[in-house]
Formats: sequence, structure tokens, C-alpha cells
Amino acid sequence: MHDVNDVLQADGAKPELVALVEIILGAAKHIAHCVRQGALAGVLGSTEDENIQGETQKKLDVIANQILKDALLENRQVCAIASEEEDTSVAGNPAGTYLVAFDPLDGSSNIDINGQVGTIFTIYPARADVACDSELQFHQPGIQQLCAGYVLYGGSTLLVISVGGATRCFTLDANGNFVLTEAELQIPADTREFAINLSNQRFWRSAFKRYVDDLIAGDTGPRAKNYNMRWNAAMVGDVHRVLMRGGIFSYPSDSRNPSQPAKLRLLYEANPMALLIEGAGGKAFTETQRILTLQPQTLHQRVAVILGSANEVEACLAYLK
Ligand code: AFP
Repeated sequence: MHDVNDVLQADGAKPELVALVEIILGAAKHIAHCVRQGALAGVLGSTEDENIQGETQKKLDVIANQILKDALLENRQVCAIASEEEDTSVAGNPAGTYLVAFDPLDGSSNIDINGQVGTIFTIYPARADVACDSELQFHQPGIQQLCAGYVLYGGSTLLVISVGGATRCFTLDANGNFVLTEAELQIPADTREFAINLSNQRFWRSAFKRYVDDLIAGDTGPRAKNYNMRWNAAMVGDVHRVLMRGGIFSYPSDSRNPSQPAKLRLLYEANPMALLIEGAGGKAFTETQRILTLQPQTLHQRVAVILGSANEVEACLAYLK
């Protein structure tokens, strides 16, 4: 039992849900091809546009978004989609039973330097009490996710996925099939590695700064051990490292822009990653609560994120109390 279909059905996913995942994976393989072709396909560089978050869109952001959008809206099971690159949610079939949200190309500042990028996705049940063209469809806490995953376009193309139980990892083989390569990811509870963009530290709240200062103080400080630092500028790459060997990843709240107190998006970044991290025995919190229990207020809501090795996340939260 090595293919996605068999593994997810054995994990309790309904055949219709697995069929929807297969559609996402078909689109991801197309995106993987575009990423691999790079300059040969003329897909590097930026467009003239910004998305709703005020971020410059890369050509590949737009291409990846269109590939996923086209594939999903053709499917009768899809009631609505939401994307980082779409201002509003987009209605599908009113009788569809699933909602899909995605960041089509996370880490897109890495595109032009041939660095890691990935597609993050999440699937929720459609709400019968809300019109399919209403963004309220997506105002569901992350705990309601039926499935979450990402496809990482790195040295290998990997799928990491959970339908609410264990977090599993598949590798795309030369025949275009995702083959199970890590049956059950387990994040060590303790770590000596952190992933935080230190250039923002003057904008952090003092308690968070104190936590990071103590990590950097190493065995001469209160944490009494030396830490190493990594930063990919692509959540998908940083979370993948945490899933493979442990660590803490954080993008905390900051005071750079009062209208935007945090950077990462709840719906298609924080929530799917939180499900994957918890499925591997880790923890995923905002500065005050478990990410998966947050009630969303807006489609593109941003949240502070602290996730990874359970004991290290707890240690960080203790500074913020
Ligand atoms: P892009 O997809 O716009 O490049 O943003 C990536 C991201 O949302 C997340 O994947 C990274 O962890 C984070 O932003 C990096 O942010 P900084 O550039 O501020 O370090």
C-alpha cells in the first residue's frame, strides 16, 4: 500500500475526498513542471500587479493559481475555492460538498533564485447554511479541516498530507506517481534549531525578543544549550525541515505595520500547517491559543505562528504569558 489513494482511504478518507486530492495533485504536477522549466518556459520574474495583500505577484504565482483554479472549478464536488491570489472566494457548484483553499506558490520570492517553493492546500466541508459565493463558507476553525497538505517543489517533489490522523510523506517518482516514502512523520519533542526572521526583532514585543535572546545566548544563557538557526523565506520549506528533524518555526506578531500585526495567513498557511504539525506530534499556536481552534473573521486574516517541537513551543509560550 504505497499510493496516495490507498493510504488516504486506509486513513478513513471518503473516496470523493481522495478524488478531490487527486485533482489537486494533478494540478501540482503541472506546477512542478513549470517550476522545473523555469527560465526555459519564460515563467520567472514578476507581473505588473499586486495581490489583495499588497504583495507583488510573480508570474509563477499567477500561473500556479490559474492551474489550480481551473482544475478545481471543473469538479462538481467543489462548492467554492479561496486562494492567496484571489481577492474574494470563488463560487463553484452550489451542490458541491467541499471547499478548497490554497496558497498556490508559497515562498514565491524564492522562485527567481531557484530556491524552495510549494503549494499549500486545505479542504473543508461546504456549509449547507451559507451560499456558495459567500466567503463565510471559509470562516471555519482549522479543526474542521478534512484534509491538509503541501507539495514542496525542491530537490525532489514531495507531498506531505494528513486527513486528520498521521502526517504522511510521498515522493513524486519518474512515472509521475506520488509514492509513500515516510509513513508517519514524528517531530522530536526537543530541539536545538530555530527558524525566525531575526531582521524583524526591533518590531517584536519584548517577551518574544527575550525568548529569542535566550536561544542565541546558548549554553551561556538560561536555556543552557546551543541553538542553530535556519530561515528559508518559504514557510513550506521551513515547516518541512521541522517535520523531518524537529525545530521551532515562528513568525510572531510585530509592530512594523499597525494594519497588519502578523504576516502569515490563517486559512491557507497557518491552519493546514498546524494540522500537519499536530499529526506529527508537534504543537502549533498563535501567541495565545492553539491555531486550529481560532475562529476566522476574514478570508485573508493573518495570525502569529509558533509551531514545531512540542517542548520548545511550550518554552516559547511560557515567555509570552
Ligand atoms: P511569499 O510567498 O510572498 O514569498 O511569502 C512567503 C511567506 O508568506 C512565508 O512562506 C514565509 O515564511 C514568510 O512569508 C517569509 O517572510 P519574510 O520575507 O518576511 O522573511
